[in-house]
Amino acid sequence: MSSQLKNLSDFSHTSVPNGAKFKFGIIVAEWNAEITGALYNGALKTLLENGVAEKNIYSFPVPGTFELSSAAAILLSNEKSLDAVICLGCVIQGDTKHFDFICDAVAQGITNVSIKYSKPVIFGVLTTNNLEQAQDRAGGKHGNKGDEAAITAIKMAEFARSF
Ligand code: DLZ
Repeated sequence: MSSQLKNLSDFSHTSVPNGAKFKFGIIVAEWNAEITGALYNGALKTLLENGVAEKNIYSFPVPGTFELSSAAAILLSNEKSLDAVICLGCVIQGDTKHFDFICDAVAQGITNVSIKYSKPVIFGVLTTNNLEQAQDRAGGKHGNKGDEAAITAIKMAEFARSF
């Protein structure tokens, strides 16, 4: 698997636009809070490191990953000045089909919200077989998916502003 060969947060900083002119929303699921908290810290740190002002970052918790897409829609319908929304969650495979339903719903939901509002809505959701895989991607040996989500948000915000 490619993720075993590289640190997922190994992106080139030289190609990241300056984030000073952008406003971002971050929505964080409370389920698996140890993991989503690490994703959030990574995303926040990366936005700040890339020039985004603290006053231009609006953070909100939601109960679980399933709620991320509806929260993104509520946020975008109320805060027209946001350039992008970062959704952070972690779904860990269990004994029931919950995993499949939540993963399918959030992936489709985030896509739909992004298209409806014509704004980048970033999929910072870990979908793992176990806790260890999640830890590896939330500041562990495969980097921090929250960092990647923040970089993606800045790049997509720049893309959207270029028109
Ligand atoms: C119910 C549930 C389960 C079983 N597993 C997770 C999970 O691994 N990660 C997560 O973020 N949320 C989980 N949830 C909660 C759902 O996302 C959602 O909050 C509830 O089904 C209520 O809509």
